[in-house]
Amino acid sequence: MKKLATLSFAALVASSIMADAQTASLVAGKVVKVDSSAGKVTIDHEKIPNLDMEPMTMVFRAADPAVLKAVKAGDKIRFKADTVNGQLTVTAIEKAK
Ligand SMILES: [Cu+2]
Repeated sequence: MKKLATLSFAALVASSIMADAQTASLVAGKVVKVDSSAGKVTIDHEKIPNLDMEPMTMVFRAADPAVLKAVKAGDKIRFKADTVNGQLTVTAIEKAK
């Protein structure tokens, strides 16, 4: 019985993690320009479901400017974007394989 309780707790944790992932899903895009001194990045992005945004090229603020060091203009990326303090912000960024 104890084993069963542990198992359902794990399932609960897993489902809440998945729910979080849906609020800001990974979006495909291409880096157009990185302005690390301003902490901004221009991205040619696909549709962003959580922001209800169609594909376009636009400037985002980086939540953490350090993440911009990992990318450069021309890189294909996958990223997460959200509204932070009223500004469109990249909260995570990774190179697409
Ligand atoms: Cu946009």
